[in-house]
Amino acid sequence: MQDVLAELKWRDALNQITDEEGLAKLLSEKSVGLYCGVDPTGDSLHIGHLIPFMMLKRFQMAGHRAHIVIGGGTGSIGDPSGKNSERKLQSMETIHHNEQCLTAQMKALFGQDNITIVNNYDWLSKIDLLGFLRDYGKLFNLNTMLNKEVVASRLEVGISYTEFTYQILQSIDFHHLLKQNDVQLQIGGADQWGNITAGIDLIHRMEGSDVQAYGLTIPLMLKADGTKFGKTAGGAVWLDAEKTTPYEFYQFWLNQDDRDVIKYLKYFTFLDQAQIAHLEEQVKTCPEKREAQRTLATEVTTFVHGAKAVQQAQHISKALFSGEVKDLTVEEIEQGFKNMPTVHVSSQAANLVDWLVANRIEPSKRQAREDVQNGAIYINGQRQQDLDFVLDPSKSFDGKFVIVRRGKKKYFLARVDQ
Ligand code: 545
Repeated sequence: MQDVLAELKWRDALNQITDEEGLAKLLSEKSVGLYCGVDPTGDSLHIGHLIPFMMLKRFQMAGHRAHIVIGGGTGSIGDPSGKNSERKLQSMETIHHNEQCLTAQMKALFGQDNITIVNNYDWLSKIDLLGFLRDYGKLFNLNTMLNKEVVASRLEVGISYTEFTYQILQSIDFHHLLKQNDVQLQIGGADQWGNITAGIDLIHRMEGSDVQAYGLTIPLMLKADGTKFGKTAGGAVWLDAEKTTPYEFYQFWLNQDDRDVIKYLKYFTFLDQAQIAHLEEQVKTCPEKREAQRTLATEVTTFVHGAKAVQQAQHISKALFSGEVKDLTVEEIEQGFKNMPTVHVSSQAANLVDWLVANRIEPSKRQAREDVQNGAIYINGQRQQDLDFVLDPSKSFDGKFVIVRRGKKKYFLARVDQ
């Protein structure tokens, strides 16, 4: 079996491990059960959340038995990790809706083999209060709980008893999965270290200190320029195609800095050492070709949205870059222009010059005439130099859009009023 720990090390994806030697030995001996959890606090992962799941996937691909816990139970409480104030409880309907969205996303990423998806609501909701205090509460030391970074950092601002108890719930999960599915390893982001080690302590108290259970965390992703990873001007980069279109997703990866691109290739792709070494060389010798960025964008977008989405994204990028927009499909236009200024074409015919001014594409009639005559105005990719050109719905794509460009790069999407 392939050595996953060595691979994660090479990818710089190891933050802390509870017992590296012991875990390396276990992984070399058999197909190990392992898990990573996610709370349904939202209806989609973003690329920051994706990191530990990419690592889970590497274990799965190496023949280990991956498990995902959807935190229907824990999500109804809320993990205080990484938050500096108390969370607002979410309604059970919202939690349930989010569980379904996240489960569908995970199914698409992990396929069918060597993967088990479970919901901790199924067992956590069955524990009664007295059972909780007698069976689990007794095994948790208050001092240890208070000393967890997550809790300690909240003592001054305040933390409710509910959030304080979160670590016990995540610990019960690890124990439950050990007993039910022979899961011996939990992985997560660096913020999960306290919860993971609490689970290992519980397992040792309940099952004996010789029982093998391990924890591994992955470092927080940092960017070379010090800004937050995974954020754009438009907010987070989501996996859900409705929130971040595959074209925007592709563009996000394409636009990465030379200083970050190799790190991202290691984290977010399944390319091997030799392939990444080749791209590293390309960044050094011919950065202007941006081969590493193009490979990154292609690989991650294929993994998340599929090969067809990549073709569309490339088609849109090429069309917008060259100005040859006439072959775009309506769907591609919707994606490519999602964040560009939108204007309107009414069902009544309008003179081009008047229309440009009315829609504030041009500041004045004089400027509009000048730009049209100089060939700076393009309608659906075609230069339009006729001052008497008439704009009406017959000039649109599918009765829906007219693409207007001023100068080299400034695009506007004109929607036909229905
Ligand atoms: C619950 C029960 C378990 C084990 C783990 C959990 C979840 C865990 C947690 N994880 C984070 C999370 O974020 C919300 C996502 C919204 C869609 O809170 N207690 O659920 C993040 N996690 C991925 C990484 C993380 C972590 O899903 O571990 O570190 C982010 O990179 O914050 O038995």
